[in-house]
Amino acid sequence: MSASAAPFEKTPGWLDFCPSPSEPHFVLPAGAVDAHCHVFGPGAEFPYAPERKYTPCDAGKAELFALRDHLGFARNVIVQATCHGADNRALVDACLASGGRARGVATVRRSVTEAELDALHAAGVRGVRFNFVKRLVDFTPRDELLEIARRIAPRGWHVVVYFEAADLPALWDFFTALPTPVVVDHMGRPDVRQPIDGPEFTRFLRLLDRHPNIWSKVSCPERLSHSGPPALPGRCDPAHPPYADVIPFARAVVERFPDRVLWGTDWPHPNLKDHMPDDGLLVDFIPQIAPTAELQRRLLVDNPMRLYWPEEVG
Ligand code: 0GY
Repeated sequence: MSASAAPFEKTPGWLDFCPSPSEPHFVLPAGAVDAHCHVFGPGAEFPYAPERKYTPCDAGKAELFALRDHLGFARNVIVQATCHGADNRALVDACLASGGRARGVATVRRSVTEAELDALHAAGVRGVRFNFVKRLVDFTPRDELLEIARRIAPRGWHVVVYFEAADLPALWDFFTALPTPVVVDHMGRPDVRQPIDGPEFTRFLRLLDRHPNIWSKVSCPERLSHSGPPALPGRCDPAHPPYADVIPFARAVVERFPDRVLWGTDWPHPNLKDHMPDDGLLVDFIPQIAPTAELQRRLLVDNPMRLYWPEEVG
């Protein structure tokens, strides 16, 4: 590698984020929050973690804020991605640079000090993420995670969990013992080829039914879909919406738990190798899963504001 080359080479096959997303037709409600997105590096300034399982393309705060403005969002919730491990510097830098328009979900280890948690809070962090997706992380003992959850609970923070649907039975007791609000990423990654009333998705709905502290993000249709994007890139035909197979699942969650759902772009879409979504079309997907103005306002404004900017909620 020459002295001027980028310090990290991205994982082969990795797709870059969409360089010129379309302008959405769906007009977001005022104050809408993109409640699941990431920043990656840039690696020269914020190196990727040695323990990472993939190396992304650089996707920094300037590009994220430009996308926010292009799509019509008012705010972001930036979620620590595994490629940065428990080094939250890129996330903190983006939150601080946002002028209060971004809050964060960090990754911390048991060794984190109270002073470090104070600094994260001052930067805008309001939660920690526990990742159980085996292709993304090594195993962390449950007692370590529970100890972290107990320490962050008095700060009013919450826990974000990411896992695959097949692993929910093994994780159920751990999730339901957490002493904070718990936010599940991407509906616990259902296999949308299975019937919506099949055992896996029924189990997921039961988790939320029985535990009113558990929320769900209804994000990532592009990750969950097997029917895929629209036939013509950049075109959304309302009669044949993209990611159609995900709609009934996400809509069921939105309609059943309207006060405990969040939505995010997942920009810059880590680990996609077949298809990179047009973020404008992802916004156009929202009315398919939240069909009324009331549901849209709760999903995009009221719920994320309650969780991330509670001091602004009357
Ligand atoms: C997502 C999904 C993924 C990756 C991560 O932290 C991460 O690396 O969350 C994935 O590969 O499914 O939500 O960004």
